[in-house]
Amino acid sequence: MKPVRVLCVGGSDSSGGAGIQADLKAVIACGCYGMSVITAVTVQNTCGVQSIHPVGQKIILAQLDSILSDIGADAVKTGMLLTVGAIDAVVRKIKEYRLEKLIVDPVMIAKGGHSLMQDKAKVALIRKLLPQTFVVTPNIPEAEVLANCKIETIAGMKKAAALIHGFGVKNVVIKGGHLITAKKSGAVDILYDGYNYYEYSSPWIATKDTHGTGCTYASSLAAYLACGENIVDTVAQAKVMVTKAIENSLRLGKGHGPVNVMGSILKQKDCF
Ligand code: PXL
Repeated sequence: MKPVRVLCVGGSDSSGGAGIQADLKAVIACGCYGMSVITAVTVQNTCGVQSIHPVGQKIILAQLDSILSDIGADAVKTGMLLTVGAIDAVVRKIKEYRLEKLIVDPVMIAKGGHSLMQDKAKVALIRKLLPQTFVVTPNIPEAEVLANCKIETIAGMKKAAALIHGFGVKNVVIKGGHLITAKKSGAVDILYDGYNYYEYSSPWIATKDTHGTGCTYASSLAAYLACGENIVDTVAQAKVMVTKAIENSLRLGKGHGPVNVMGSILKQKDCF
């Protein structure tokens, strides 16, 4: 069988919970082959980010060229893109290698409040990256920045999705876990493909160990899309994957523990 190849572009999280480490775990859990281009090294644990060390644009470009000229990719997923240089590098190579399945998780702020994207990079993301993007997956705070509006309801999410769609991205998924109503009514995510709105609901899981939720979601989505499935089904499958990962999250460290995407798979083996 031909391996399905997913390239993850983002930052390293030394705690193993989010970033590239979460991406590769999710890609493997979905049955695909994962590769990584590192854009920054973060020094972090479950309590937060202590420091960030960006990788220069030349090294990002070299990693992209090395992988794409040899192995290739059925889908590319981006996470932490701290600088305009990192965004420009992705835009250039996406065009050069004619990669159509680009999944952009517009990571902006870590749980502890540390900024993972410079302000100038937010403008570059909107102007240059989103027009090349197949699906963008903001959470509510990120969607508020992109759409430049406050979001308090599912109707508000839909309005923001239409605004973000206007930047030229083909599909917009807004994750509703941050909505005030989510604790009571469950986490509702919406997909807008430019024609229709779709809603995906999951029960609220009360845990503080949710580190890596966004990375796991977007990487699962990338893996299922790489397998050739359609966007409406892949969002449902990715939501199931991330919900199970939260259900199986690990109580590690003194802060927010990681979600555990392999939990439901390895349970049979008594690993967790
Ligand atoms: O979850 C967003 C995220 C992405 N990438 C890196 C991170 C985080 C959150 O902490 O550290 C490297």
